[in-house]
Amino acid sequence: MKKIKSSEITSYSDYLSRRDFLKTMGIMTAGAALLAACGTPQDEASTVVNPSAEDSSGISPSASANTDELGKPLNSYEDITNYNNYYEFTTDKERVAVLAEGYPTSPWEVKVGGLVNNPKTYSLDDFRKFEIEERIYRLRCVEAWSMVIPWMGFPLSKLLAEVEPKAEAKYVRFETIYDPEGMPGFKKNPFYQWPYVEGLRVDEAMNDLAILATGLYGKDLLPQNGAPIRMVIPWKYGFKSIKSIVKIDLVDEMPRSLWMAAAPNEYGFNANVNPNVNHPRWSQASERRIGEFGRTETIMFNGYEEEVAHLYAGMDLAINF
Ligand SMILES: Nc1nc2c(c(=O)[nH]1)N[C@H]1C(S)=C(S)[C@@H](COP(=O)(O)O)O[C@H]1N2
Ligand SMILES: [Mo]
Repeated sequence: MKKIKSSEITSYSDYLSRRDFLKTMGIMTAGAALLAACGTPQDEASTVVNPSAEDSSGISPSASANTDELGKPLNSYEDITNYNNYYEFTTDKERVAVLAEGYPTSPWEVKVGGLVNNPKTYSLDDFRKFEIEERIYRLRCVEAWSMVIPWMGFPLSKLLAEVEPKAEAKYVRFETIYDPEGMPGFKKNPFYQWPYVEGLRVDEAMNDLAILATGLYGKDLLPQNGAPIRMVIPWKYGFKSIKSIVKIDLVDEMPRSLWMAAAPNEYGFNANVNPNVNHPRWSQASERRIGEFGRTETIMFNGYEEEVAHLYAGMDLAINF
């Protein structure tokens, strides 16, 4: 994976303080995206990010490289922000951005608790303290499409270190905001067991690849990508990377995710990217990289085998759910 320290980009805290300054001045437009990857805050005052059209802001999305560490080209900002899975809004991947536009993601609180010594409710301000890095990761959806995305974020392990999991804690349970009035997908898809819940084992959660993302392409996350803060777990199918988190609990039993409740034999807890274990209804041997023609072969653990295979030593990888 590509890792860049925030000192080489613009730090999230610089960006947040700049945002507060603009707020005080009363000149920030809702949804303005502020973070420039080249170290110079851009002229955001006149800017509204328009996720559907070309970037009308005049700010070009930026990343530290054009490819991931395997030489695969980054997906465009337009692709990443206009082709989404976010069932709380809609199951139509090309409509999420439209329906999510302007969804309020500030102020925001993430309650971190359960089996920890220091439970804490984090505000957006509290996230300033974490050093933001760029992580260029492949995202592989269980539906067999994929993208390469330059996320901004910080390792989940750093947040866990602050709250201090107790010895009895075996799993981390994440929960997305529950907002049936504000997000149309709840009422359209009432058969799902909302809110969206996901989970990791504590040792998986401590792996350096597992990040809490706050931005992409040097910009603040847009609502369709899970603003203001979401998980990215690049070696697992995309549904594990839960969006718009409001609650994180350390627990002693395996959390039951929304997808486990819906179809445990199709979207189980482990969900490691694995070309050798097919989905009951389709092959996982290859995938469609958004923006490219043809298909590309799926790689074990989505190409992060070296970093994560040890987490599954002794496990039968043929049983992936
Ligand atoms: N709360 C929530 N998180 C979610 C989803 C969702 O529907 N709701 N979809 C998941 C799926 S299936 C994928 S592939 C990724 C897609 O992330 P992206 O839209 O930012 O590419 O988000 C995941 N996180
Ligand atoms: Mo997905």
